[in-house]
Amino acid sequence: MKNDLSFSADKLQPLMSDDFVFGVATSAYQIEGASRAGGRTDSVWDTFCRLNGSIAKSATGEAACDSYFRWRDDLELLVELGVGAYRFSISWSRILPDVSGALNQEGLDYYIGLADALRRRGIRPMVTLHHWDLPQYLQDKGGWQNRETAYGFADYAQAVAIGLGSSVDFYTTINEPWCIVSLGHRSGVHAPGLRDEEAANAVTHHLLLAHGLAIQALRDHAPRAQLGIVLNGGPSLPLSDSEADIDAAGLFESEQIHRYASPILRGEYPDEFVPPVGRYVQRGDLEIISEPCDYLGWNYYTRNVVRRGDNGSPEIVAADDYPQTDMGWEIYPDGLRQVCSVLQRNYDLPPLYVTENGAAFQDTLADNVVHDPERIRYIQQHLDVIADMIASGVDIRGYICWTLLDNFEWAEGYSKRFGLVHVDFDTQVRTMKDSGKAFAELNATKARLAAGCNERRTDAAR
Ligand code: IFM
Repeated sequence: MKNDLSFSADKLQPLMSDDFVFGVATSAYQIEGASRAGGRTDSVWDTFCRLNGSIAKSATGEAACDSYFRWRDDLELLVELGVGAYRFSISWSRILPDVSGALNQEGLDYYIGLADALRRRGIRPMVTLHHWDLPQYLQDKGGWQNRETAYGFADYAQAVAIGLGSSVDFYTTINEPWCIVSLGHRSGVHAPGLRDEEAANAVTHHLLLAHGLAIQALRDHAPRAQLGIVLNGGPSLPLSDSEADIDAAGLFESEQIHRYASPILRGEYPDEFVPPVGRYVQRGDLEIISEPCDYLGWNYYTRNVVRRGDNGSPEIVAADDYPQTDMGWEIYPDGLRQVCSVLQRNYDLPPLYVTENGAAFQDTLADNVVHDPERIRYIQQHLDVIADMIASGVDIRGYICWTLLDNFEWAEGYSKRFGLVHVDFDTQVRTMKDSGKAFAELNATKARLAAGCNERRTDAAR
């Protein structure tokens, strides 16, 4: 297998353009650790991890990658990777640690320091305000089932925007609302661990309202930043040609994509969600939710093969027509093109960023190296698809790889390694994997080409 990321000239050109950025992503709970440091209080994930049996090997994010204390080392890794952007999330309960709403300046300063250091190294900060770690004190008052949480989120967005302002290039309000709704409130495999359809409906609407209110607050206080939301999902394909499976696949697509994209991009819920979710809508909400965004982030990992389950609802089948990652997810790069065409067919889209894409494999560290050709191949295949899409006119402005470091993979604990950089969780030693080196080489090529262009521009201007 190839050990680098290389492209034919026609594919290289769109990826090397100044308008296209390469980056890596992380999230606060997955890497920071330091769960009690700097005035931070519990999030729903701290609580969930304490529940017996909720996380593989009873792992928690208490220490994670210790990046709260080691962020300077991690910044050097970003520099080594040569990325143009770093997507990270802010821990809400570091900024507003209790129900009084009083600002914890120490928490805010941590992120101001990180954002400033990134900018000094020429890396654009992409900040996600909510990557699933809702403060526990808000969960105690109903969490996302409580409409008030949406207004609390707007206050938090305002506090962050006043602190970090336009030193952040991109703000994302919420990461993957589908996961919060479906995994956190319907199947209960994520925090807060509920299995309650009615809760899932209320949470859907309040998350979207929170998004819209936060966009308004960010516009006021960070007027130069690009604002958006990150949704996720793949194309939904029926398991068989039966009408039942075809309908189930359609329903699942609607559930995963249109339930969120339609209110945001069209200001309306799809018909099938009007009775269940619509009952939480108050006058003016949909106008707020559909506040224009500057970009839409999309996280893509795999496709969904769907059948009608025994209870009549869509059911995801563990298909294995294609090679799989260690998550048991099929490697299906064309699904990215397919899901983008679903979006294009249905919506008037702002520019798109692929804000997450990556793969977990069983990596082994030996003699200070990690050979991970499967991950390189995974990234290569998805970048090939992206290059083709850009060439055919889709406005994609960036590829943000998940993830910088092996980290706390939610219910899977530390058993799944997605990083471009290997982490030894006993010693916290970081080791660049071959995939990280390949990504760094790609970024170096981009930097060389940009420098060449700038030289030519300067010569022409003389
Ligand atoms: O680790 C997660 C991330 O937090 C959200 N998107 C999917 C990743 C891989 O499961």
